[in-house]
Amino acid sequence: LKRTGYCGAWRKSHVGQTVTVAGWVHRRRDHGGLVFIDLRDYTGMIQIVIHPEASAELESMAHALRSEDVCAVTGVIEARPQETENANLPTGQVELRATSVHRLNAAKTPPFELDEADTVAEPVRLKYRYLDLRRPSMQTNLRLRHRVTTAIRDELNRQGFIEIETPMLTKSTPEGARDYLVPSRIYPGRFFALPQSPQLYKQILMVAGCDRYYQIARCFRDEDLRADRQPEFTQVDLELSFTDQEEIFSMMEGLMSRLFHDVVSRSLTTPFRRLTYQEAMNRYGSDKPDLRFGVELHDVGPIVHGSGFTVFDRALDQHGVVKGLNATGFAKLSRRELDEWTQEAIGWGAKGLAWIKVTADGYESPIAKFLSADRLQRLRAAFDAEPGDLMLFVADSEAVALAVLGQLRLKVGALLGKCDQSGGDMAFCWVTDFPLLARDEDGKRLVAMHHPFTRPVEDDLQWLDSDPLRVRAQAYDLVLNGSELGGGSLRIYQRELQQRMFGVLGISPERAAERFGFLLDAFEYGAPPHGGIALGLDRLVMILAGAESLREVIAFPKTQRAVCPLTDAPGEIDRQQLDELHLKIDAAT
Ligand code: AMO
Ligand code: AMP
Repeated sequence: LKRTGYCGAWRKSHVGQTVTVAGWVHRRRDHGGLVFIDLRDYTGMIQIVIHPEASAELESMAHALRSEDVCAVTGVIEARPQETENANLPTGQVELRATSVHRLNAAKTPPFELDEADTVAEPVRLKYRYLDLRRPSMQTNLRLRHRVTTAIRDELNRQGFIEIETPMLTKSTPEGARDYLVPSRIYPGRFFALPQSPQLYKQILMVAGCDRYYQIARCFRDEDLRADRQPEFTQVDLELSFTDQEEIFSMMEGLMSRLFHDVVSRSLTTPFRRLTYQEAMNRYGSDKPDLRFGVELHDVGPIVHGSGFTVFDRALDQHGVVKGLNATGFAKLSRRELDEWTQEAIGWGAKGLAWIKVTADGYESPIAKFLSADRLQRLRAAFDAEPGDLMLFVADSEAVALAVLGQLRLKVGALLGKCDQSGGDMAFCWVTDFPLLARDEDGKRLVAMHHPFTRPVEDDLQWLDSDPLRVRAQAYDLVLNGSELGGGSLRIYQRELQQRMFGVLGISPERAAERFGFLLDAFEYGAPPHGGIALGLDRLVMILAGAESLREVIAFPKTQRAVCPLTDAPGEIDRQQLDELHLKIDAAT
């Protein structure tokens, strides 16, 4: 019983051919005399017509088949009567008149209708992932992902990169998350860490003379999960020797262009826009600005200073800022809606949200009374506001004002219909000149903004000890539609500078030697200047697929709570394994 073609392949030109197809029963419809089966495989669906009276075998099958049974069907391709053609189906002009039907395997009643999986609770979809993945939309996503990795490999191979695998059982690579650890059986009390990225190995490969490396690499980060994060995810990881930022940018622009051309037949405009970190923050309130729409932030401190509106004056007197944006067309918001927006802004950290509606005959606002006609006119000019627009203001420290307005900007963009993932625009940009360092959450220690191996801007090295937050890094992010698609940097390649950097981060020489001694040693044996980048493959495919969650483009993802409902991992292990690993569980903590 040999399959002669896939379910989705049949057209009018095949009429008269005898064929064998195989797949899953998508639907069965009993029309009294005739039974129709939609048989499905990953290529699509073909309508099978069974005439039960033709044979005893056909009769029993016609009644026995159930959804998701696996069948092989032999028959003749026939043209459908005109009034029963289905224009929505590529095979809709034909049907297969069955001469024999074999049920290869029966299926239990599925826990959800495949057509309705979008409304099924996600843990159920993940538990029965093999059913979920049978759905055409998931098959499309998996195959899209395959085309993406294929195009990436092709293009990087063409550009002289070689693919090298680096270990999964390794030592901690600091990328800002917690490690997943693997206990060593042979060395009691010692642990491997799963890599947060291949960062240190790829640098070692540059010291090893590999010149251009890539890897489609699995990374593990035990961090708080969000829709665009998974504990286990995939990077397209690259590293180049004797390189500079320009080369890395144009190489990546070439890669993206090729990818979008090959996979979704779109041409990208290159070079991509570039913004410094400062510019991105000041104009968009984000280091990953969504450039599919304008709605820029404006600093209006100089215009409102001394107006007598205490909220603004106090912020400015306390070294804060007054910044705002034009929510174009939103003067239509009701008081209640404005109260809701204010509450939302407060949720993002603001103390309040001041607003001025621009109307046909002036302004409508609880704060307009504090502002002279001249100040109002200058605000309007700064915001380029027209009647019907809504000017929004946040007075606070610069960091809070930018963060809140950045969020508001995204809200306005979304309401303007500019942020639809399945929409057409692909707004790439590079964000450059990141600060080298930032304060950690409790404000006590300095942490690397990218990672500790990032090279500072040469001219800024003078401040590394005296004013470290002023030092810029030779680091960059690739941003697409407001999502951080990738990040990279030029690296430190001299032992002395790397040690200085560890010092600034509060890592003692002993600790640095213990954790990163191999890297410091390698730098002493002829390390070339090098740099690279890593792209989040899952995020890239998610955007290409127009999907809302990474879980739609990963075959076996984890849930928001970092478990796998299919296998029920993480699972308990038995006593003997614990003993072998020299582990005791203290379940009380
Ligand atoms: P970084 O930590 O910025 O850089 O990671 C690079 C890209 O990986 C993606 N990414 C994730 N995707 C899904 N789930 C996650 N939990 C997750 N975390 C990160 C993002 C991100 O931009 N070694 C450096 C790269 C380098 O310097 O070359 C690194 O890992 O898209
Ligand atoms: P109040 O004087 O507190 O009644 O506030 C007057 C208006 O200013 C209200 O609409 C508040 O939401 C808004 N507001 C209060 N604090 C701030 C702030 N820090 N930035 C912007 N608007 C604010």
